[in-house]
Amino acid sequence: MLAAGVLGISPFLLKRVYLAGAGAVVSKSIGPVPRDGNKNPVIVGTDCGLLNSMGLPNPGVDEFIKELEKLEGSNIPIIASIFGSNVEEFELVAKKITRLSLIKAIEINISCPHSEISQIGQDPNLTEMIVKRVRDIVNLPLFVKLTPNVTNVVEIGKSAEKAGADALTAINTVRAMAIDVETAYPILNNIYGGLSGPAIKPISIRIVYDLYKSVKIPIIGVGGIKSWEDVIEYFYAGASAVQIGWGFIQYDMDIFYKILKGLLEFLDRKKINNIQELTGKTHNILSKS
Ligand code: RRO
Repeated sequence: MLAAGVLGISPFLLKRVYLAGAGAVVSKSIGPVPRDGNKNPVIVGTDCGLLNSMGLPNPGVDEFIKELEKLEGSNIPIIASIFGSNVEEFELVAKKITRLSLIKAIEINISCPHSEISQIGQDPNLTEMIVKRVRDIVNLPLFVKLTPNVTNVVEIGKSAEKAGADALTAINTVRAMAIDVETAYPILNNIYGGLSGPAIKPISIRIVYDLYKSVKIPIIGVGGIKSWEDVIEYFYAGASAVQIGWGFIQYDMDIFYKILKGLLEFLDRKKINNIQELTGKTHNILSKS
């Protein structure tokens, strides 16, 4: 899947990504009303990935629906990433968005590392309450995107599962910062941002691995994927699917086909019929040794 946030909400760009080989595309996180996001600079490259502090820019749920209606009738599986600043806003956005037949799943964003919503994803009780309330009004598959910026991510994952989540997306970006050498000012106007890319892949692999031991629902791995080998690693750790965000920005649309091709060659070479056979393989090996 294309990860949330990468391509905004342009219906035709989302369609291009799907045609380029993504199994599904996740939208930019959508809230109840239009929001400009943070002041520039909101993005900075680092030696080991991208630091962003976009600040949840989005056109609001009503405009999002109008845009996406342009794709109604096509068969593109779109997953709507949603957020709100309180439970009523989450409910409102979820209610409106699920009226679109194009939306095949909802991903709840409680984990943006430089906004207030991260407070939800850092608290097991708030996580459980929000997920339960959205669960009550959403019949579609419900994913919950987790933050790595906590001491015990498994506790948060278990709260989401208890509240009725169908899958966990691990992970959102890692809270981080960069400083300009000449001026000593933080580079991002917001001071803090979220790091994505190669630096966070081993963190995400560890989190997927730990979650797999403690939850029964599927895990969607995300963070730093650029090759088919990265995808296999996520599956071995316990993922049942993956999302690509940074890799898509860093390379181009080809990344989906290149990864699919590499995966198919690997599965053929290993005589594996279904990639799901690889989910949690490292756990199986360790339990036997
Ligand atoms: O918009 C953002 O600044 C943003 C979001 Br909503 C998120 O979930 N993760 C991130 O790194 N940036």
